[in-house]
Amino acid sequence: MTVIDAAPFPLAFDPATTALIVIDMQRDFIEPGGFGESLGNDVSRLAAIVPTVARLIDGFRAAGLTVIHTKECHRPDLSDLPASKRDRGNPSLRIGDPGPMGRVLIAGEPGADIVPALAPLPGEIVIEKPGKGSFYNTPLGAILAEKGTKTLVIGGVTTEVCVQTTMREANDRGFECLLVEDATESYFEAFREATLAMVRAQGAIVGWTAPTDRVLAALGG
Ligand code: C5J
Repeated sequence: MTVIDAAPFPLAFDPATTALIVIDMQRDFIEPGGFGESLGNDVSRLAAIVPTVARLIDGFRAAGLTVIHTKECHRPDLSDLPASKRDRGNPSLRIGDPGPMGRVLIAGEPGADIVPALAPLPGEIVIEKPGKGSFYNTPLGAILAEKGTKTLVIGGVTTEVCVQTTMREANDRGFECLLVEDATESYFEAFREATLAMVRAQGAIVGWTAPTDRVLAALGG
């Protein structure tokens, strides 16, 4: 076993049964002109973590460990998009509408792609998910079961939405989860801080947190 110097206490893990999951580092959330900005968000907050997420991914690749990417997106015919998700609020662009990067959050459209700096390597697993959580209506659970994965190191955006939902789903399924503090971001600083605090509260009620440097140090990087 290897140990990460994490909060609220060290996390022991076996690298052979550990995977990195990078949540929704997509152009529509991170680049100017995408869906995130159309909702009135400052996307530069999310763009700022791209180099750190790249370092985290590189560390897992160098250690020969599994790297999984997710993308929040829907089928072109919108058959996996609940009306409640499409119709809520009054955004200038809705999911499925034509936008500056193709149809918003539709699989195969440029905006749904992962930002080029974090592009998956051939052979890496990419999960397309219609919900906020990465387990809902996806093959992720079956893939992790087949690999014998027990520990998930999690980064990506946004901290309090898709990242936190995925971490809670994974925790309920019996995975040990660590959220990488500087490899996740929110459009709202307070929400990121609150999420980090709440997942590790009450004796790691949802899991652990640690910065990238400590995760990479545990991997020998
Ligand atoms: C959102 C996400 N915020 N990836 N998606 O709608 O967190």
